[in-house]
This record gives sequence, C-alpha cells and structure tokens, in this order.
Amino acid sequence: MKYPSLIQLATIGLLAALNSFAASANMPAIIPLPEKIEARAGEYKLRSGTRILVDAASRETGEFLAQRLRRATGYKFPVSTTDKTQPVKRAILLTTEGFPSGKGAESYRLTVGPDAIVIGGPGQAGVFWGVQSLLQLLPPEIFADKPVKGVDWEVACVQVEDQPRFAWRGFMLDVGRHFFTKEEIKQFLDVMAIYKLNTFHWHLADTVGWRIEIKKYPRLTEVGAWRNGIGYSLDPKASTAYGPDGRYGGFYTQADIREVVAYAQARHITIVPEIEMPGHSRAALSAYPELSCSGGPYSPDCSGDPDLGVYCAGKDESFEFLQNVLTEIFDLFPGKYIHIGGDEVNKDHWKKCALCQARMKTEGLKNEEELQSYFVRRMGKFITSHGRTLIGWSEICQGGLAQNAVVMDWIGGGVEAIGSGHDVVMTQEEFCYLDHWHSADHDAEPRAFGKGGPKWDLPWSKVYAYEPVPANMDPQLQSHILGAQGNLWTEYIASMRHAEYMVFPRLCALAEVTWSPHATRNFDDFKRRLQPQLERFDSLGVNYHKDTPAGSE
Ligand code: TNX
Repeated sequence: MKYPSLIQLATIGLLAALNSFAASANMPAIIPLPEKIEARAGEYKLRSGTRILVDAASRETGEFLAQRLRRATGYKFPVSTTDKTQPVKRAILLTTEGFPSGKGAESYRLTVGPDAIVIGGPGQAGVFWGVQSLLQLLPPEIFADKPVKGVDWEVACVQVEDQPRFAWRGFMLDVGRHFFTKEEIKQFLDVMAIYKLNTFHWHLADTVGWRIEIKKYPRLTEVGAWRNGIGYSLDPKASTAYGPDGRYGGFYTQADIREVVAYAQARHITIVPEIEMPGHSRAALSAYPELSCSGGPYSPDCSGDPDLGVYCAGKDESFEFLQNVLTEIFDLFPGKYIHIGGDEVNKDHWKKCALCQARMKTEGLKNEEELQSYFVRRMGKFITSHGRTLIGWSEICQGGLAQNAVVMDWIGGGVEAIGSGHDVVMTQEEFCYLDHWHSADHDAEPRAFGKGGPKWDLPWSKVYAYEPVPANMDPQLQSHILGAQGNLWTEYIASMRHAEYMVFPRLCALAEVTWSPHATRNFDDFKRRLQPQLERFDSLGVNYHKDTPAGSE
C-alpha cells in the first residue's frame, strides 16, 4: 500500500466516525486562526511510547515534536521512518508524501482522530506549522520545561486545513539600545515559532550599540559594543548586560550568529539582519571616526551628543567600509533580504561637509535627500550584485528609491513604492510599535515610548484591528505587500522580562493579522482564544501584559 492511500485511509476513517461541534466556544483555541478548522467528536490521547512516524524529509520535524512533547509529559516518543508496512494506528504521522505543492510550502493539513494524528504538507515548513497547531490543541501545560503530573494529554479531534495569508510575518528586536544575549534571542525565536511567525528582523547596530563581530573591523565591538552606563534614565540595576569592566553592552561573535541562524532555520524562521546606514551610526563612528564628516570624536554613550551619527557620503572609504561589513554579513546570513536601515538621517553634517557637497556636484544631486538616495542606491547595487535584496525603512524613498529595493513602511511611502513596482513590508508605527504603551493609563505601566495622545497607546485590540493592505488598493498591486511586522525598540527596556511584557500578547494579535484570512477576523473569538495562550505563556515562563487592555471589553 502506498503512503498517500495510507494517509487517506487514516483521514477518511477518522472523518467518518466523527461529528462536528456546533458551538464555537468548543472550538480549539489556535492562534493564529487556521484558514479552515472543523472540530469533531472524540479525542486522541498521548501515551508513553506513542510512535512518531516520519517520511525521510520530516525526520527533523519529528524529532522536534518528540522533544517538545517529552519535556512536559516525561514520556518517550520514538521517532521512526515509516516503511509503509507499519500501521499508523495510535501513532502520529508526519509526512510530505501525497501532498501536492499547489498550495505553497507553508501550507499543511492536520487531522486528529481517536486513533491517529496525521500532519502533512508539501514541505517541511508546512509540516512544522502543523506541529505548532497540534501543540496548541494539547493542554497549555505541554509548553512546560519539566514533566507536569496529573494532566490528561488529550487532543480533541479536529480537521485543520491551513496556509498563511502573507509570506512575511515578522518580529523586529532592537538589540542596539539593549543587548539581548543569544539565549534570549533563542527564547524569542521559540515563541515566534509557536505563532508561525517566520521572519526575525535583527536590528544589530544603532546609535548606542554595535552588536555583531566583524573580523575586518575589530574596534566595532571593542569600542562600539560598550557604553558608559545604561542611559535613557533607566535603573542601572534593571539590567545584567554589563561587561567585566562594568561597562554596559555586549555583542555576538560570528560563532554565536551562526548558532542563532541555525536555531532559527530549524524553526523555519528567516533572519533579516539590519546594519543601520547612513544614520543612527554613532556606535560605529565611535570606533572609526574617520568615516564621519567631522572626523569625530564620537562615543556610544547615551549622554551628551544627541546626534545619531552619520557616515560621510563624500568619502569613498565610507562605502568601502560598509561593503566590507556587508560582505561578512552575507556570509553569516543566508536569507534573501539585507536591511540597511536608512531612517532618520540627520543631514546637517552633509550640508556643512565639503566632501559631501563635492559629491553632490559631481553626481548632479540637487539636495541632501538626493545624496541620501545616492548612498542607498550605491549600497543597493552592491547588495544586488551579491544576489541579495536591499530593504530599508520608509526614508529610503526620499530622493528616489533604489532599483529592486523593498520598503519597510513605518511612516508612509509604501503605497507610492508599490505604485512604482516595489515590494513593501507594512509596519506602521501606530499599529505595530510594541515599544508604545499598552493602554491610556500610563501611570499603571512602566515607561514606554511616546507621550501625549492616543497615537502612542497600543492595546492588543488595536494591533488586532490592523489591516496591512491599504483601503482601496488595486487588487493587482496587493501582492507587492509581502506582509507585516511588529517592532520592539528598546530605549526604555533593560531586561528580557520587560521586553516580553511589551511584546506579548500584542505579537499574538499581529500573528493572526499576518497569517489568517482577513474575512475570519473576529475580535470576540480572538479574545476567547487568547485566554489559553496566556496559560501557555505561564507554562513557558514567558512574561506578558496581563491587564485587560483598555477598549477590549
Ligand atoms: C523610530 S522606526 C525609530 C527608532 C526608534 C523608534 C521608537 C525607525 C526606523 N526608527 O530608532 O527606536 O522610533 O519608537
């Protein structure tokens, strides 16, 4: 008997025996909501020794599931490659065989019947997301790190057919303002995977911290990764990110980066690295001040100089330096997109700099906006020549967009960019900035970003209401919207627990915005499904914002 028919048999057999529940309150609580989900009567029970059967392609996912299940249940889940003679009865089958690829690599089908569980998809990404849905069908304690006694490890029978709405379902973490260790990054990746978020945007360099080892320029991390004091009026004791000499900061070695990239890959998450240029670059310029217009000095400290730091656009050395940095970045990050920042460039230095003005003359550039565009285009050509795609914040649109560039729209520009054929990732400040307040009651919360007015208040209900596709957009152009992303900027964040408090559960709402069909968006149902997610966070030891957000009642 061939595999597909085995799967079909398992599926058909289960379906025939089961009835649908009518009431949605009895529906499983998966976030993000699957495209199609049908509850059935009966349940499947995990037992010690439950077999996980895999085809050759699904081995790694099978091992992932076995380990995850083992931690909380304490049971053993032997993983074996099916040899087609083994009955699926009582086992969990993960397979790519017999699933046509027509629906896309991230699609999957999950069937839970009283006798077997089958997860299938055309590729491993889909099978892996199917595993995440299965985990959410189990009691929340399944996410515990140690065996939990007295829990019935039962899964209510269900049939799920699922695929994402958008290809880019992102989360950005600013490790420049606050340094997160590689273990903390892995914790975020773990939670992202639970919500089928597949893009981790790693903001690796900013004004007050350069966080990635670059072999050719050791001073970037020797000097740029450490500052005197935590700054931002934060309590120094709120953080543990201090070096042996008491300075604040830290960085990832290239070995750390490779480890994290592999960890993300195993969870079907792509990492998009960001190296800020030409602005927000004071940390880099504190190490190599000769790349600025004035020659420095600069420091990565928070006090004093409010200038964000800008590379001199007149010096060829600036481009040479950044190209050498990106060459090492290409080697470490295999993904398609390379983020070059591009936001909030203070152009005052360029206005006063003879070399920048000379560059504008020779290149026929009318103003400093066009000089910024020249900068980004020049880097864009380099990135394209290495087979990658440049992505940058809204401001890369100023003075003309580089060819093939992707815009990350935080303050506009996206719609115009789409009009001229560019792709866009939507991350509008008002809906996607997880450093803003959870509610209007600022006194009840730790300091967050922004003051005065509802613009800065972002309850999860508002994230949930976010629609990445602008109203009235020509349907033909909508495919240029790759997806959306939530961003955590960390000026006012000094610890992992605080970061988690800012991110969750708002990121769960964004996961649903980016994965689930728009037509199924339902605030009350999301609220119902959120409750068990919070219990999952408790089991995971992940912190989250607990108060009922204003406006969600
Ligand atoms: C704007 S979004 C920034 C960040 C800040 C953030 C605070 C963007 C490209 N730039 O540098 O941290 O606002 O919300």
